[in-house]
Amino acid sequence: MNANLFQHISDAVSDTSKIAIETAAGRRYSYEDVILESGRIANAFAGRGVKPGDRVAVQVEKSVGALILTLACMRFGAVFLPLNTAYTLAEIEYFVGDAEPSLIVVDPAKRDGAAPLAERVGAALETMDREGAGSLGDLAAGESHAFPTAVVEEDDLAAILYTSGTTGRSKGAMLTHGNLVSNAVTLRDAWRFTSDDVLIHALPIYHTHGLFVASNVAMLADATMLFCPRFDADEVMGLMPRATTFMGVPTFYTRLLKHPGLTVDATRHMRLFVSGSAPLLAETHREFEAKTGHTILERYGMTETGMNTSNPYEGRRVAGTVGFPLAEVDLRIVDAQTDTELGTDEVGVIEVRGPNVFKGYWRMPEKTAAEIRSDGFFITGDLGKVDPEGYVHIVGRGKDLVISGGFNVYPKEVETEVDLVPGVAESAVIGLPHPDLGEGVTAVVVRAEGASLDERAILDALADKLAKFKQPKRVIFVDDLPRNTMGKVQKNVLRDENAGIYGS
Ligand code: MLC
Ligand code: AMP
Repeated sequence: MNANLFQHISDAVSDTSKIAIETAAGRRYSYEDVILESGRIANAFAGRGVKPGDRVAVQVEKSVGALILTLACMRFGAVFLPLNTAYTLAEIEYFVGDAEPSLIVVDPAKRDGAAPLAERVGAALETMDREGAGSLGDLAAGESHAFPTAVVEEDDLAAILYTSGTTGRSKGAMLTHGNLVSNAVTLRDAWRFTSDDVLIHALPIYHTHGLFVASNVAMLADATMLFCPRFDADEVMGLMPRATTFMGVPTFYTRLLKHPGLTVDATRHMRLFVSGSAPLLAETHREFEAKTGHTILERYGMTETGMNTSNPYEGRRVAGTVGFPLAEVDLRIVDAQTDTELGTDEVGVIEVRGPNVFKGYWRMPEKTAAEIRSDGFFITGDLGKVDPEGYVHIVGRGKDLVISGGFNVYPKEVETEVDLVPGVAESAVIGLPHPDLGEGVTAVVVRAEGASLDERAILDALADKLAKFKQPKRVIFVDDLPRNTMGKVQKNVLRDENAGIYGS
C-alpha cells in the first residue's frame, strides 16, 4: 500500500462533495476542490523543475491555498519545509542554505528579499499571498488537475521542520510519511474524530500543532475545518455554535477566558477542547471548566515526535498532567546522570519511542546519534515523572528553552544577538511568568563599561535579526550576572528575582 500521507487523506474521503474547509469569510472548499487543486500545484512543481525528494521551502501566510500547497508537496513526493512567517530574512538565509530547496514559495511582499537566496541555491522562486493567490497559483491554473500520487515508503521523508537548538544552530527534524500518518491516525482515534466533526482551526500551519495535529487529524477523519487566518477570540467565539472541536495553545484558552461570551450556552455544541505545545496552568483548566462545563484535554508533543501523550477522551482528564502515552508510544523516565530507568513518581528526562519518532536531523548525524539512542528512544529534554495511576507530569525542562505563546525560543540564540549589540558586555535570556503568553522572553543585560544604552537601543538592534516573538518583551539592566562556583550563570536566581515583572 502507498504510505503517502496524501493517499491516506484522499482514501479517507467518503463523499468528495463534502466541505473540507470553510474560511472565516465564508468561502467553502469541498474535498474534491482540495484534491483537484493539489494536482494542479503538483503539476506546476514538475514544470518548475522540482523532482521527487527535493525540498520545497514555504514561507507564506495562512490560507486554504497554503494548506493545499502542503498536500501538493506530499502528493508530489517532495519534502515540505514550512517556515514561520515571523522569521526575518537573516533567519531564512540559514534554512535555505542548509536545506537547499529546489523551490521556494514566499509572500509577494517578500519576493525581492528572497530572490538572492533562491539564486544562491539555484532554487525556483514563486509567490502565494494571504488569499492563496500569486505566481504559483497562476502557473497551476494552466495545469491539469490529474496527477499520479507519488508512491512512497513509510520511511520516506515528508517534511523537514526546523527547531532551534540549545547550542545555537537550528536543526532540521526529518519527518517521514509513516511518522505523520501513524500519529494522526492515533490521535484521530484517541480523540474520536469522525466526519461529523467541525474543527475551529485558528493555529498557524507552519508548526506541528496546526499542521500535523489539527489539519491531518481533521482530514484523516473526513471532517470539516473552519479556517481562521489567525487566532482571534471574537472570531473563535462566533464560530463555536457551528463547531464541535477546537485545538489551541494555552494562550488561546487564557484569551478565551477573558471573553465575555464564553459560557456554558456558547459552548453547548462543542464536544472537545484540546490544549498543548506549552504547559496549561491548572488554574486555566479549572476556570475553563467552571465557565463552560468542558474539561480541556491536555496532550504533550514535540516537533521531533509529533504527539506522545494525551489525557483520556473517556476517563479523568487531570489538570497539570499530560495524560498517558498514546497507543504505539513507549515512554520512560531516565536519570540524566546514570542513564538508568526510574520508577513511579521519580523525576528524570522523558524518553519516547514509536512510529511517531522522527528519522533524525537533516545532515547532522552526530546530533541525531546524540539524541536518539540505539534502542530507538528519543531523549526529549523535558523533565517529568509518571504517577502511580500512569499519568505523565511534565515538571520542567532539562533544556534551556522559553515557550512564549506556544512558540519555542532558545535563549542561546537571543543571547548571541544581544551580545553583538554595541555597548553590551554580556546577557542572559530567561522566560518569566507572563499572564498572556505563559512565559515572556526577558533579557538581563550587563552594559559595557561607560556604555549608556537603554532597552529601546537593544530592541532596535534586534529588529531585523530575530523574529518578533523571539525578541525580549523587557530588558533588565544589572551590574553583574549571578554565577555559581563553576562560573555558570544562575538563571534560576534571575528568574526568582524578577518573577513578577509581567504581573499576574
Ligand atoms: C506574536 N507575538 C508574540 C507571539 N506571537 N510574541 C511573543 N510570543 C508569541 N507567541 C508578537 C507580535 O508580533 C506582536 O508584536 C506582539 O507580540 C503582540 O501580538 P498579538 O497580536 O498579541 O499576537 P497574536 O498575533 O495574537 O499572536 C499570539 C498567538 C500566536 C498566541 C495567537 O503567537 C500563536 O498563534 N501562537 C501559536 C503558536 C503555535 O502554533 N505553536 C505550536 C508549535 S508546535 P508587535 O510588537 O508588533 O505588536 C509544538 C509541538 C506541540 O510546540 O506540542 O504542539
Ligand atoms: P516544539 O519543539 O516547538 O515542538 O516544542 C516542544 C516542546 O513543547 C516540548 O519539548 C515541551 O517542552 C513543550 N510542550 C509541548 N506540549 C506541552 C504540554 N502539554 N505541557 C508542557 N510542555 C509542553
